[in-house]
Amino acid sequence: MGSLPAIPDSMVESLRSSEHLCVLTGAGVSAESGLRTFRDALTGMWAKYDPMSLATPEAFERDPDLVTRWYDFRVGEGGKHTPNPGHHALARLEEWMTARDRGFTLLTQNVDGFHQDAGSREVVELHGTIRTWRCARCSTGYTHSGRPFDAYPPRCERCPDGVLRPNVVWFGEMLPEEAIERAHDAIASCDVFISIGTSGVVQPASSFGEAAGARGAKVFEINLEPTPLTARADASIHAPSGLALPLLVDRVTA
Ligand code: BV8
Ligand code: ZN
Repeated sequence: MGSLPAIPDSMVESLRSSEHLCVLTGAGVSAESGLRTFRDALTGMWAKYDPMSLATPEAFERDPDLVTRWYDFRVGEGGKHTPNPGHHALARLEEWMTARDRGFTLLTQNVDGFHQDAGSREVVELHGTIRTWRCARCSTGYTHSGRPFDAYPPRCERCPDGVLRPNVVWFGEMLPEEAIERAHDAIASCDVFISIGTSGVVQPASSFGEAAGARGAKVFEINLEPTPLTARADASIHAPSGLALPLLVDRVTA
């Protein structure tokens, strides 16, 4: 068992006294649930594809069969795994904050739904979800059954040539209006911002930490490796989030 990560006192104190906490999570938070992160998401039959080229409207237009198979596969992968102690620690921290009438917003770039499964309530899915789909033609909504589609691309029941797509935000697509508004509100009112398990390259999410810091909020980071945010963070923990988060939340809520 490796040594436990050191939790900076400054991080504990800032979270204990925070009046509004804004948390941003990325694929690294789900890595310890066994879900591969976005950048190394592709293994096996998908290894030869680049997620950046598949997660686009152009790829869906060009090859709906391939793109819907990939997302159907990812729904299946999600179904085989469960939230990890990092997800549960964030749900516990939200509970502790809201019980004291403090603000708590969880902005996630993840599309796996694990934060909700772990009990988080104020979750803003910046990049949507793979758990619900819609007809690309008539927008009829569908909840994915969790079982693989029996034919690809999956077809709409209500219009003849409609093809179903996941309710995720692809590269080149706008984030949902409501998600952007809730993110901006949280960035404008938080006194502490903590970025967890994200490589900090995808816009606009990766500019949120900088924006919060520019307003005077404390900025912290928990990530396996340094990111562009590390240099401007008030403190960072470079360790697995499934290990660091429970330790941090234990100290904050003690
Ligand atoms: C937008 C859903 C306005 C899909 C995702 C040219 C044309 C058009 C747009 C652009 C352009 N150039 C730039 C842009 C903007 C573009 C962008 O940011 N590109 C980047 C890559 C350069 N952004 C957009 O297109 C956004 N929309 O800007 O609209 C617009 C519109 C038109 C034209 C211009 C502008 C939409 C972005 C949303 C894309 N959709 N997901 C899907 O999931 O399939 S993003 C995708 O990447 C996932 O959501 C993922 O979460 C996200 C970010 O990745 P990370 O979460 O950070 O995951 P990653 O693997 O990268 O990193 C994991 C980290 O965890 C690592 O650092 C690792 O060290 C760490 N880690 C690993 N294990 C652990 C750990 N940490 C702790 N513990 C562990 N155990
Ligand atoms: Zn339809």
